[in-house]
Amino acid sequence: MRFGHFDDARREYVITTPQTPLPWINYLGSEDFFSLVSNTAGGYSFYRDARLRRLTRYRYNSSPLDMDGHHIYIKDGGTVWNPGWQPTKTPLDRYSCRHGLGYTILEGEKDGICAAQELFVPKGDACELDRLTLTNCSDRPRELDVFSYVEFCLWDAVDDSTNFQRNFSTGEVEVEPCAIYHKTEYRERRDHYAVFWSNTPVTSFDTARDAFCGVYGGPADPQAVRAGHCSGSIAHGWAPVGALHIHVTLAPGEEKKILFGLGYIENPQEEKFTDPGVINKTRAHAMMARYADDAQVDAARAALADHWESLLSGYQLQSGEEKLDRMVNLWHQYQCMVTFNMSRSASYYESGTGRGMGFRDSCQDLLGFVHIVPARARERILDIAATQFEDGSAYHQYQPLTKKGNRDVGTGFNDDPLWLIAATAAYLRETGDWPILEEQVPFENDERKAQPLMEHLRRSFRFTCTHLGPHGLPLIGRADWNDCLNLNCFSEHPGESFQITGPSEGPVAESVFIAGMFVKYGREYAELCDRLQLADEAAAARRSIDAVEQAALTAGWDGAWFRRAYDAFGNPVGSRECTEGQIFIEPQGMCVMAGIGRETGQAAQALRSVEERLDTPYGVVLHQPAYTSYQLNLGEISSYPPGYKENAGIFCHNNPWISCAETMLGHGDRAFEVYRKTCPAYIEDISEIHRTEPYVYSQMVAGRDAPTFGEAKNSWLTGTAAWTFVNVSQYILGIQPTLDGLRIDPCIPHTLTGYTVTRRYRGAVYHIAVDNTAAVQHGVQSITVDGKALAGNVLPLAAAGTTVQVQVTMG
Ligand code: BGC
Ligand code: IFM
Repeated sequence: MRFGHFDDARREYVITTPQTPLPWINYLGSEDFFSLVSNTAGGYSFYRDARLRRLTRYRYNSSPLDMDGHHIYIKDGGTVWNPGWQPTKTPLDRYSCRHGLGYTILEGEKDGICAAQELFVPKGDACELDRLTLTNCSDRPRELDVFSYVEFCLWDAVDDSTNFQRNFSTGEVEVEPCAIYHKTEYRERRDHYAVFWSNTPVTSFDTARDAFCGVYGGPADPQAVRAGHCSGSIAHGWAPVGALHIHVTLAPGEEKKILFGLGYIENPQEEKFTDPGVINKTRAHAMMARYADDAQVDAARAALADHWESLLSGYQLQSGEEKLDRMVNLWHQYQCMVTFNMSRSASYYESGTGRGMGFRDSCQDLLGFVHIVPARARERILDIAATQFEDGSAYHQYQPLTKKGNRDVGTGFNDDPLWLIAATAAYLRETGDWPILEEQVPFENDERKAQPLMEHLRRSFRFTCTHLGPHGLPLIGRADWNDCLNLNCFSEHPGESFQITGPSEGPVAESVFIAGMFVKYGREYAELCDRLQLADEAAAARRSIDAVEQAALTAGWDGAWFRRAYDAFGNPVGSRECTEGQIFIEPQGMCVMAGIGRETGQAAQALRSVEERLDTPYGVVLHQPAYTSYQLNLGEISSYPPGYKENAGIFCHNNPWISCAETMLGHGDRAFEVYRKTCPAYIEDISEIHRTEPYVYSQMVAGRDAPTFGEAKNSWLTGTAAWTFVNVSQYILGIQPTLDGLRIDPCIPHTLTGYTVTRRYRGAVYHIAVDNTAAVQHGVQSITVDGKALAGNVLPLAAAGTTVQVQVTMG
């Protein structure tokens, strides 16, 4: 069942009922100011850091769900309704929600009044604009009362939801005729405040929640709205809100537009303490003046559209396969940009108060957005590398505001160092920006410990070389990519009583997955050494890589697939010898992507085993059989019920690894099948089962062991976004950046007769037309570049500003 449809021409997903299985959200903002907005106008806003600069409140895990947001009420006689249906839930005659690129439009119609609430964050400004267009579609004059309402958060979202003894006394506001200033804590800090305003004369206002909603009222039925008038309340502590009321008259057919804005203002440090705590409103007034009339708001919307047009134009596909085109051209890349902006901080499942930026996560996210915003990818790499330790290991997470490593989570995830090589090598293949390797980057954010970025990569590489276990495989540490496979979580004295001593690096537990990573990204590292004329280092690196590859092919091999690991007792994990958890997805994907076992036939065998044992109609599950009880020697993986999360869920992130691996063996049909099974547009029709948004990936879909098989959870902020885009754009469609130029190597379903890709690369634009009338899955017969035959399949680098016509014939 569907709850809407794609509108490809407008680049939107159109939701046609407010009662989606879960709130279906969108992200507004791409620089400093961000808002989450759901299809019923729920959500919240923050400036840069979802924990420390939270502008509006949101109650997670609340019942009813999704009541806090950017609400507009329309009181029409005795009827009160919202264009986005919530929070009043008054039935609408017509409803739609259009989630587009950085904007959302909610449209409701009731009794001949049409209301469109258009929300976006303009480029270059720290505010959200909510433009309401009211149209009288009836044949009689109408009198309406419009109320716009937000509830302020007292900045630190954790403190706001816990420290009530203090916070009920700190709230303060100032008001002007058309603006409400939220200035809690300003008397102490005097540097930032929020402003909620309208460009239209205001009839009445409230700033105290109790006055607007009523002490025992709430956003579903605010007392002031029912009364048709606010009371001019001034918040003294308790819960400051912004509520603006505008009385509107509309002649038949008449349309009126009203703008509401929510802005964040930060005064420069030098202006601090120049006044006794009365806010300096100059910047707020300037902000309001930028959107005083409709033409200015239109211009801001147009600038936002241009911005997205330019971002997405770096990779555009025409394949004739509607669902594929819409995912590649729009939704995959859009989700990649959202993971770039948010990392794993703020979604409807990530509260914005917990995790900072993940070292591993951010490095992988970069693989998906490096072609969209290469300059920002550069900054990101330098930020991440600065959280590394001198021995090559890394803080697992860092805070976006301070960029400092997060000590609570600490270190010890032994895959982390290698992801820095993955990200940097991808950046170099995209940009050719070799000087980045010479950038001085501190270790542990300590400038005294600065070294060139290349030295950071060297230490990443060496970290694995110096952390090998008894089988010659990399030590796993606290965990590798699979956070929940905690093989060192047990007593040092087996046979006595088992006790969790807390995650620590064990002496022997080893990871076949990290072995695959080391071979794949180690080779990329060795290639960088070659280019830097470090021949000896490259040769030594390759010897280490060959040894680990051998270990993976022998100790890491179980007979028909790659083992997952060795536990702290030296027992295999992911082996026929195990009763549960006999085969895992991760080492099959990573080892085959690394090319391990291609010549020996082990790679093909491993992928056959995946298909036989792990595949389901909704994607490939993480392992089988699922763990039915908690196992102290395996850790958190077995604490989830069977079929959920890391315990045999369909973890969408590593499905693309299998698809990429299949292309390594030339299996285009199977690669596409794996891609398609989890791809949002292809499963739109089962939205009632899947439940999360049908335009983006979720982290996890319940596996076949789960009672709710097929149900997705944790949408938006997942490494799936980046890996899927890498999978489809590079491994399937085969447009692969290399250090020397674009390599063309498609591996597609044989039924796809051809396609064209427009790819911006190092300043030139390549129009690449692929002809597959031969109906093959893999293999390039000939390539011409601007009409001339090309030897090999790497396109020569074209001068920046030029356009290149490439014709590829498969066969
Ligand atoms: C994962 C969870 C896991 C947690 C363990 C997170 O990154 O998403 O599945 O429970 O790490 O720390
Ligand atoms: O690899 C991790 C990721 O870093 C965070 N989410 C879960 C994944 C698998 O455990």
